[in-house]
Amino acid sequence: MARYELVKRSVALITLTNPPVNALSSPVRHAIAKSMERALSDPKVTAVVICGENGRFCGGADIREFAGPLRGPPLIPVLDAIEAGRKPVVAAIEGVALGGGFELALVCHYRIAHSKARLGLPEVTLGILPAAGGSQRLPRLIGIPAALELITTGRHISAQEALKLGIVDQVTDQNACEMAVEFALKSVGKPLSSRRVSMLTTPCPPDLDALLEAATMQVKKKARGVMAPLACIQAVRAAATMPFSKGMKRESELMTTLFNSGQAQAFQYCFFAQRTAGKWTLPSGAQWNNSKPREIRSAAVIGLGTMGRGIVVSLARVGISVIAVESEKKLLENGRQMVIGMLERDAKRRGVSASLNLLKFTLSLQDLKDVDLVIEAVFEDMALKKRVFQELSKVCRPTTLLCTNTSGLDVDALAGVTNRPHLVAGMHFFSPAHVMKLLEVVCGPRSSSETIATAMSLGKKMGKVSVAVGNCPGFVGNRMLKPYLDQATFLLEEGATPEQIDKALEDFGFAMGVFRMSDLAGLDVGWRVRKESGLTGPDVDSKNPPRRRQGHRYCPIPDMVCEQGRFGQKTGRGWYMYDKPGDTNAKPDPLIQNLLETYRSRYGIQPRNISDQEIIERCLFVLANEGFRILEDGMAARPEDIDVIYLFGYAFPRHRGGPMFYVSMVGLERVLERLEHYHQAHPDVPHLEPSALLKKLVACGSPPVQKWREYIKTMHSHL
Ligand code: T1G
Ligand code: NAD
Repeated sequence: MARYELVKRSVALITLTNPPVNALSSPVRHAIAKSMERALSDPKVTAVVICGENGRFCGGADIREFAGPLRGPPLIPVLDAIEAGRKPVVAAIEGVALGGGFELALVCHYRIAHSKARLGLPEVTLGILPAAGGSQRLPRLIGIPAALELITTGRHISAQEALKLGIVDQVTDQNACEMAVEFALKSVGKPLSSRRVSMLTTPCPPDLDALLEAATMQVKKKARGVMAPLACIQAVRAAATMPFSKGMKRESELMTTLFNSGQAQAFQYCFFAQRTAGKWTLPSGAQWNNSKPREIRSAAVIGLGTMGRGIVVSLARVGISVIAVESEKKLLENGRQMVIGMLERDAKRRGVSASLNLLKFTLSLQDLKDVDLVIEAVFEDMALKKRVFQELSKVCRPTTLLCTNTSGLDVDALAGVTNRPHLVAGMHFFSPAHVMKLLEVVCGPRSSSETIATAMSLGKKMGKVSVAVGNCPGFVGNRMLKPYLDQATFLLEEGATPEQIDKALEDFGFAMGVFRMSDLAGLDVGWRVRKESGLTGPDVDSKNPPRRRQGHRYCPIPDMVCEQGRFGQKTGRGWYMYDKPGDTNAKPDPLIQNLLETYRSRYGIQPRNISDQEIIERCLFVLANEGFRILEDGMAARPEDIDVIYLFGYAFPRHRGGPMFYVSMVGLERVLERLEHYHQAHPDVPHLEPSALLKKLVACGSPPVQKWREYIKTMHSHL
C-alpha cells in the first residue's frame, strides 16, 4: 500500500501503491503512518519524499469506505505527524492531488508538481467538505478569497495555476519524483517552522463578512438547498477567525453534520453511478470490456438545425473532421455561420484555436462516401428519416456507421431500410448538444457490439456521459418525462398554478420548475409531437371527449396555450409572460389564470388547495414509477443508468441522487402506498398504477438501490 525505499543514501522515498488512483484507504493510511515513523526514526534519513505509483499522486480518501464505520487509523493524525516531523518532507505531485490527496500535499513542507498535474479539493461535489485540515490549511496558505473559491466549487486547477497561487513551490516537465528528491536534499537543515502551513496566520481581508456573505448568496443561487457549499463557507470563516486547533474542531463538526445529512450519500451515489453507467452490456454477452470500438476520424452530420449544429461542434472540437449537410443553400449558409461562431466562442473560452479547417459544408449526400460515421439530425419525421437512411445506405461505404439523433422514434425501423442494420444505432444528444453532457446510445436489436462500443466511446471522447439504452418510444429519458409532464398539467386542472408547481419543484432542488423549463425549451415542440401522435388537432378534438384520449385521461391545456401562439420565451408568452420575446424573466400571467379558471368552470372542476407534498409526490413518484417499468422492460440495465440520465440530461438535483435513488431514500413502501392512493383517486391515469417491480421490491423488503439489479435479472433484457 506504500513502498518504502532509501534513495541517494539519505532520502526516504514513500510511494503510495493503491491503484487506480492511490486512494487513502485504511491500509494506505496505516502504511503512510508506519513509513513516516520509520523515516523519522532512522538516523540515516535526512529528508522524505512522498509520491504515488503510476504517475498519480493521490485521488483522496477512498470514497467506498464512507459507507461503513471508520476502520484503521484516522487520516488527520497521520497528516499532522508528517507536518510536525523534524525532517523536511516534499510532495512529488504527478497526475492528481485531489481531496485528501491535496491535504496530504499540504502537510508536506514543500510541493513539487509535474506540469500536467491537477490539484483540487472536490469534496463539495461529494456533498462534504475538506475534512483533513484542507479547509483550515488552504486559506492560511493562499488567503481567503482564493481558498473560498476553490473549496466551494471543488474546481481542479492546473500545476501552473497552483504555482501562481503559491500552492506549489516548483513546476517541472521532468520526472517530479526525481526533482523532489533533489529538492529534498537541498532542504536539509533549513528551518521548517515557516513551512508548516497550520502555523501560518490566515491573511484576513478587511471585508471578510461582506466576502463571505457574497459567497453565501452565490452558492445559494447556484445550488438550491445544497448544504455542502454553505458548510464550506463556514469552515473557511473558522480558518479566518479561529486558531488552527479550534478551526479543525469546527471542520470536524461541520463534516459530521454533512455526513449525516443524506445529501452526502446522494452525491457519492452519483459519483459511482456515473462510472457504472459506462459499463454497458448487450444480451449477446458483449460488453464494455470485451468489445473494441472503432476509431472515428471523420464524421458527417445531416441537418444543421438546433441539434445538428451542436453535434458538429462537439465532434470538431475533439479533432474529428466533419462534413455538415443541409437541404437548402440558405439553410446551409446560415448553419455554417452558426457553427463557426459557436466553435470560435468555444475555442476562445478554452484558450485554444478553433478547428475550422476540420469542417466542410455541403448540400449533397454524395459527399459522404468516405466518412467513418454519420449522425442524422433532420426533422423528427419517420418517413423523411427513412429516405435519408436509404440514401446513406447507397452512398456511404459499407462499413460506415449510421446513427440517428431521433428523440424517440424506432431506431430498428431505420436500421431496416439500410443494407447494414448491424451498423445502425441511436446517438441521442440533448439540447444544446455542445453543452449538455448526456448521450443516450440507443441499442437496436440488430446493433452490433462494435457499433455500440464505438458510439459509447465516441461519446466519451466528446466529453459526454454516455448511457446505453434500449429501443422503445422515447428511450429512457423522454419516456419517463411524459408521465411527469402529464401530472404537472393534471395538477393545473385540479387547482394548482404554474408558479405554485414550479416553486415546489424548485424548492425540491430543480434549477427550474417544469413550466419555466418548458417555456425555455419551446412549447411548440411537444405540441407538434402530440399532433403527430394523434393526441390533438382539429380532427382528433372533434371526435373525442375533451379530456380523454386513447382511452386515458388527457389534459388539453398545453394545446390551448399553443393555439394562442404562446410558445414560451421565444414568443414572449407561454406559461408565463416575458417583457419581450427572448427574455428570460418569467412573470405570472393573469391571462393564464383566466384560462385555467374558465377551463375549470367549463368542465365543472371544483379547484382545490393542492399541497407542495402532493405536487412532489405526484410528479416525482410517477417519474420513478416509469423508471421501474423501464427496468422491468429491460430498456435500461440498472437504476444507476436512469439516475445518470436524469442528472445529466434533465438537471435532476444532484443532492437527491436521481429519481430512482430519491425514491429509495423516501422508502419504497411509502412510495408504493402513495402511488396506490393517487391511482385510486385517478383510476384513468395508468401511469399512477404502481409497477410490478416496485411491488416486488417492497415485497422483498425494499433492498437498497445498488441491489435492485438482482431482482430484475430474470426478466427479459434488451441490454
Ligand atoms: N475513492 C475510491 N475510488 C475511486 C476514487 C476515490 N477517491 N477515485 C476514483 N476511484 C475509482 C473510480 O470509482 C473508478 O473505479 C476508478 O477509480 C477510476 O476512476 C479527507 C473526505 C481521480 C480524477 O473526489 O475525481 O478526500 O469504476 O474512472 O477518469 O477531505 O476518479 O474503475 O471501479 O474516475 O482517470 C476526494 C474522485 C475524496 C476524487 C481519476 N477525491 N476521483 O479520473 O478515472 S473525499 C475525489 C476522481 C476526501 C478528505 C475527503 C477521478 C480521478 P472503477 P475514473 P479517471
Ligand atoms: P430542427 O428543425 O431545428 O433542424 C432540423 C434540420 O434538418 C433543419 O435545419 C432542416 O433544414 C434539416 N433537414 C431537413 N431535411 C433534411 C435533409 N433531407 N437533408 C439535410 N438536412 C435536412 O430540428 P432539431 O431540433 O435540430 O431536431 C433534429 C433531430 O434531433 C430530431 O430528430 C429531433 O427529434 C432530435 N432531437 C431534438 C432535440 C431538441 O431539443 N431540439 C433534442 C434531442 C433530439
